[in-house]
Amino acid sequence: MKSGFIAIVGPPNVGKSTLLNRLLGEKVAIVSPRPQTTRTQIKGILNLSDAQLVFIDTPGIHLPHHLLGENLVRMAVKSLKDVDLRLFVVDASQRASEDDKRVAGHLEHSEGSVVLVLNKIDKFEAINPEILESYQSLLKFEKTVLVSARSGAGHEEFLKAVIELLPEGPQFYDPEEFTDQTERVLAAELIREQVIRYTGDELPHSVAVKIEEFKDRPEVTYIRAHLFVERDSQQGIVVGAGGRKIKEIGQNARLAIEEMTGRKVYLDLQVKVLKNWRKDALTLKRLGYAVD
Ligand SMILES: Nc1nc2c(ncn2[C@@H]2O[C@H](COP(=O)(O)OP(=O)(O)OP(=O)(O)O)[C@@H](O)[C@H]2O)c(=O)[nH]1
Ligand SMILES: [Mg+2]
Repeated sequence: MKSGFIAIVGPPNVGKSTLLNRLLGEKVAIVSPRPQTTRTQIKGILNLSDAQLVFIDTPGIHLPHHLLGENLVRMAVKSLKDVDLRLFVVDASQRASEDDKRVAGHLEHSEGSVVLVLNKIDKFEAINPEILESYQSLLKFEKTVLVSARSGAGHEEFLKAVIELLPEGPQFYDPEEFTDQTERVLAAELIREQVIRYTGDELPHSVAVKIEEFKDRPEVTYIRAHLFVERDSQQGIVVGAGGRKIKEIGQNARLAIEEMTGRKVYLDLQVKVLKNWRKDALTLKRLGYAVD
């Protein structure tokens, strides 16, 4: 039996979370076209007949502009320690960016093998050799694999490469388990995913979701959640004219949560102002966005 812990790192928006979901065939991490979607470490366990792969999805490594961003980067960097293998995921449709260099810098300062995962290959016919070189020159990689997290292309070869690099070891998790994310946490994330979808470019980063009540009743699961924004003006943006936006966010989130739990859900959302929460260390800790 091969087994091990595998960190998935890279800049924001390259498809790390999409890749994790695709590998597991389960949605354990939310995904969006905007950067800095993932805010915590998310474990996804792939149980195969001869291997147990424990993937750790991480926030995108970038140049942070506030305390939340700093915490996100710290969380990603922390995941590089104590793993058996690191996957450096990049967007193969464009050449290496400043953020990619940043990621390479962190990988260089931690130990162990690194696999370069060139993602989004569905976007082109053949990889541009200059783009490939821009990534391969960043670091010494054990292997390079090409995948599309969206279509699933290249996944067999990818998994083979990963398993080959893992040590022999025990199953660390019950083979029935596929994530460390509780239903409560997943529900909050599915709500946040809809908020990102329905709000503008800057706002997504300003919203945090906290589940206040999560009760399984015989007929329905009752969930009450707070959507925290940073300023009064943002409250109106999330609520929308006549409450239309929050209604759409709520309806879509409810459907997503029902799909996840397989039960009927009653979802009650309230938008609250939590002044400058992104800059407040204690609040970040309370929201689960801090490194111990
Ligand atoms: N065309 C294409 N798009 C992809 C692929 N993988 C991910 N995407 C898209 O890229 C965007 C970012 O995906 P995420 O999975 O949220 O990226 P991430 O790396 O987890 O981003 P952060 O959590 O912000 O660090 C989304 O719009 C995805 O649909 C892929 O293989 N092909
Ligand atoms: Mg992500």
